[in-house]
Amino acid sequence: MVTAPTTVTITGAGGQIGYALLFRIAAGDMLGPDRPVRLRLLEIPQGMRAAEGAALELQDCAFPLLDAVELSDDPRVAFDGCNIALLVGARPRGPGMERADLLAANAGIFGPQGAAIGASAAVDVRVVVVGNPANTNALIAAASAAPDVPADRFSALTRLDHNRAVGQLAEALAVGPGAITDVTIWGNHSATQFPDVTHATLTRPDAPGERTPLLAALALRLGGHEQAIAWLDDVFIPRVAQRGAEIIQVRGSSSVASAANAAIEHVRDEHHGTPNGWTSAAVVSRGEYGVPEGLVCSFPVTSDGTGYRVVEGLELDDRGHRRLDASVAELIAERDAVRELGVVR
Ligand code: NAX
Repeated sequence: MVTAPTTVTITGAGGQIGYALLFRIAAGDMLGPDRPVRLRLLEIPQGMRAAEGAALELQDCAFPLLDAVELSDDPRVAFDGCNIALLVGARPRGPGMERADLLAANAGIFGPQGAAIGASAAVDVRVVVVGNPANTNALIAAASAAPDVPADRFSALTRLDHNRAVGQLAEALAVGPGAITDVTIWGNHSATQFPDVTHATLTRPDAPGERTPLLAALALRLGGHEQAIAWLDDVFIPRVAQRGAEIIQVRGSSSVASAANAAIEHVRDEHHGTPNGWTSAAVVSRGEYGVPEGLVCSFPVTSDGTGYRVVEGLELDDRGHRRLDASVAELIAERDAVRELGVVR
């Protein structure tokens, strides 16, 4: 049976993350080896030459799954009939730019893009926002696509933070990342995020079917429970939250391949399911864990292939609640700023 191609629209396709994404999507890493894709590249006129260059290189790869590559600088064309949208292109913070200016500049991008998705995307469209400030940009896009596209089709990327957290824990415990499950990133994709290991588990190589609490394994390795908590508070949480800055300092440029990889894993798991425990994604809150309804907040999530659902019923201690509340307060302030612009209700 011949499968109809899935139309995947990537905004900011001429940028760094766009360049890292296109080839992996065309190779089948995101949707699987039996799903042909049609790529739509949306850029602003200044980014169009770079996108055209990427399109030439895609042709030179002769990917068997790549049905077509189409370029546009018009959101209404780029999102027409699209099944999956990765919103990567955003306005970066310029020198002297206040947060309100940054939010306003991005509202001018994500508002019209959301409206175009509402007007012309396929009925099954799902959208992930990568461009920063990702959570609030997703809020703006979802509000602008309503009522044509349900809000639960929109999410924002915190999978990179999740993967960074797993990487740090794997190093500290001297295990492979695959041994660690059920880590959570709560809150905003920003320095206020809360990387949480309270419910995380570790699979021991000598007992593959058995899972032990990760916190207990950390305490064993670091010389006690107090030492483990101190390491989490003083080393782990700040390192994960500041990892983007560390990459810029060492590499001289922001995270690119790891960000593209995270976006691919986010979409892959949303569409194919999460069989090995939960992952993290920022989704529209329905009031879970006291997070005000409508905010796009990172939670522990699972998918059965039909979209991310928040894992409910986990206990957070006082420390955890304080950290989540601080990040949610930042999300509320961002939402209130865009409310003032009249972009969301
Ligand atoms: P680049 O500056 O390399 O690329 C951005 C591209 O977007 C440019 O080619 C630009 O022309 C294009 N663009 C700007 N406005 C557009 C519009 N209205 N429509 C279509 N295209 C538009 O940035 P890059 O390194 O690719 O990063 C992209 C975004 O990802 C940034 O906002 C960045 O902050 C964000 N990130 C988000 C991460 C996350 O985990 N959520 C991690 C990585 C990254 O920092």
